[in-house]
Amino acid sequence: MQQHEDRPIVILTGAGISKESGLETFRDPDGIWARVSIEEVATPEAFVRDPERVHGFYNARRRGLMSEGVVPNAAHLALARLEREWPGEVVLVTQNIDDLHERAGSRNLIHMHGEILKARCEACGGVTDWKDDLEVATRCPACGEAGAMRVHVVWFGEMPFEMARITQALAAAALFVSIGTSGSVYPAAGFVQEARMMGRAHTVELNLEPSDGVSLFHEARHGPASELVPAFVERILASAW
Ligand code: BJW
Repeated sequence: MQQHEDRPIVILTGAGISKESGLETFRDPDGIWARVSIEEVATPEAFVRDPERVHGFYNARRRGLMSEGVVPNAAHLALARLEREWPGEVVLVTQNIDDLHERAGSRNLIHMHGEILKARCEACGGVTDWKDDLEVATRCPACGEAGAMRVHVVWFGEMPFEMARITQALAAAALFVSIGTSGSVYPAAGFVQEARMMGRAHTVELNLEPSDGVSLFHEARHGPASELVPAFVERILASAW
């Protein structure tokens, strides 16, 4: 019989896992898209039209992420424990641009929608760690060009990062777990079908409420991530799935 640990566990996380750490989600009634429109701040066209507005939106969120009270919660910590203690590979794919998984201790991590604590120069392509505000006049530390720095995130219409590595992990996965995501943004929303069809994985949703794609999963648990994720990690480590 093939052992579970011969094939990877693939975990997908979304904004819901960071909600209890004090960060906003996007599509909940109190979420970011209820007060700002996507077209204003999260497309390449918005950045061309009004770069100050887009920089301002991300500068505020970067400061929020670095504020004192924002720390990893029990769900982030449980996923880091899973990576440490599971004898096989755990691949953590996050749609989140925050660094709470890293701060919790996760290492085998893919930021498919980028990282708010990095900046990219559109002139030379250089990516730099970035904790300060970005301005239109900010110079690239690598090439010295002004006016070409942007936050290193993936906007609508742009290609998410590391898709080849993600596709490979999904094709091999024994277990796919989706945590704290509404399942409304592609290609991430299609990962559950990829994992089922290509990897023949067992698929589980852990979310506050049923996501748009809940019927695609073999099983679903609904409630706060800080409760569901530690309990599910215990179950995996007991090999009871
Ligand atoms: C809790 C909780 C608690 C609350 N505990 N849970 C079909 C195929 C391919 C592409 C498309 C397609 N159709 C359309 C597209 C294009 C587009 C798209 O998907 N549009 C849809 C709106 C239809 N996609 C793109 O443009 C992407 N690029 C692309 O497709 O390139 C071409 C390509 C094709 C094929 C293969 C590969 C590539 C790029 C998408 C970029 C998304 N960018 C953003 C902004 C990033 C930077 C930033 O943070 O500002 O990413 S938008 C925003 O949505 C952000 C998130 O990562 C993303 C997903 O949101 P998430 O995480 O799911 O948050 P919410 O708020 O939606 O859900 C939170 C959930 O948590 C809720 O369900 C709550 O109930 C729950 N929750 N508290 C547990 N305590």
